[in-house]
Amino acid sequence: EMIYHSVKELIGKTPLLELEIKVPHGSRIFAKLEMNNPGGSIKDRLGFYLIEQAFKEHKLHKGMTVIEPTAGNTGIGVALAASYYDLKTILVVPEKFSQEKQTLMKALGAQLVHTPSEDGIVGAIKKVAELAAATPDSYVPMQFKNLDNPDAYYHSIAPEIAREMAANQLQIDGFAAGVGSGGTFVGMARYFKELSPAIQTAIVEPEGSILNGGPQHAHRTEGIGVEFIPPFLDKKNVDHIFTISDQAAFSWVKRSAKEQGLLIGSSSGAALAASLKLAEVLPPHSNIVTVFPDSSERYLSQKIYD
Ligand code: MET
Repeated sequence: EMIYHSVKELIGKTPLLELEIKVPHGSRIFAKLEMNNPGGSIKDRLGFYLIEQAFKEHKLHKGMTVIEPTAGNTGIGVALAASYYDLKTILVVPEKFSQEKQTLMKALGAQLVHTPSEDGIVGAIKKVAELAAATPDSYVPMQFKNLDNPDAYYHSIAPEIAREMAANQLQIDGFAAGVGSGGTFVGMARYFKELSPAIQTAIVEPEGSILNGGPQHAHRTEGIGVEFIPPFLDKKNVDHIFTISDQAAFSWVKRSAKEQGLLIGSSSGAALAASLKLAEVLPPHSNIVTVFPDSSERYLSQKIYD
């Protein structure tokens, strides 16, 4: 029985849950429950990794100000790491993202700067460049192009899943994960393809994101979806791209709560919908692993269950 001595030790080692739903062709879906991290999302892994790598590379030292654009969860992860390492944090967030995530970033000591919702994440990225130029002793991790972003997942969640599946004599046949910055998908897809090139990988994006060539527009599914192709999104590890409607994502959010007692956010709902689509195209009795990035509790103000 373990006693922990810091919040940092609580990151990772999240449960891998087999979903109790009917999956096409007798396949099985295993979801990594990332809401079990201390900041409530998968991005705690990223926040600490980005900050620790920057210290190692001497780009960062105590007392400096970290500035980052975010939809919220990366900001929470960065703010957690920043408070652990005595750094100041400025997070730039498009206004539309959930109040709960914004409240949590501030609670962790970050200063918040808003950009107009209609300028999207690109507007937040531009604002970060302005602030960095005007802030002495500042460092910008920049999740959207920093190779430490995919590396964070290559070194943590992907090997965790591989160990958990192997320990239960389960082969991984498919992998599906959402793309926002692209870090989670790219790092994990690289790990799984190295493990076995036969593992089929699937990007999950909401309608309104451009990876499948669709037109860009606003969507309610939060934390995933891209306005530009992330520079580290390597096509060679991408077998499928599933574009999920808000309607499908939110319908799985509601069904998961009612039928399985699972309180998941909309990017998890989209991951579930995409995992079912992946099961349709994989051989019968495949094992699919996916990621549930966060919980519904940080979206209650967005009327996630209405
Ligand atoms: N999920 C990442 C974040 O919270 C990237 C968002 S891009 C829509 O910052």
